[in-house]
Amino acid sequence: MKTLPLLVAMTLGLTAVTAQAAEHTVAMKNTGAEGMMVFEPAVLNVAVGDTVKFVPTDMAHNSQSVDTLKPAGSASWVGAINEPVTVTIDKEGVYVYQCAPHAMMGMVGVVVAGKPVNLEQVKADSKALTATFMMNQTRLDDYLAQVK
Ligand SMILES: [Cu+2]
Repeated sequence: MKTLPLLVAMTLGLTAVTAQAAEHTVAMKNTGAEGMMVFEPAVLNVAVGDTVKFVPTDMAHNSQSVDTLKPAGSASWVGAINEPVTVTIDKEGVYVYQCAPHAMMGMVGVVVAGKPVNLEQVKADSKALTATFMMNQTRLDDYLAQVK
């Protein structure tokens, strides 16, 4: 007799979570408003539990997490070249990701889930990645400066 209210409560809870989770789309482009080899939008704010779909708008791109620049214990992702990849953002904080073929061209992006609890750590640790950029050298710094 006591299990029914519990079941109803669980079902309602599940429905609430499902209703809140949003899917966001990021395009992978050769040329965008912010220059060559870009993700758009490059800085994306989401809620924990949302999904982000990376779409190969132009050829020869992928999206993969930079594992030194994301919340501790969060899931990594590696999308295949020319394939869309959908990622569920599972932990609060700042995630930096890159396109592997164009990482040296500064093709990076930022996802912020909830509050940017690890922002200072990511800023400090991003210098190693930024040092490898042959162009768009200030891009990641610029993106991280937009994170609030
Ligand atoms: Cu690319």
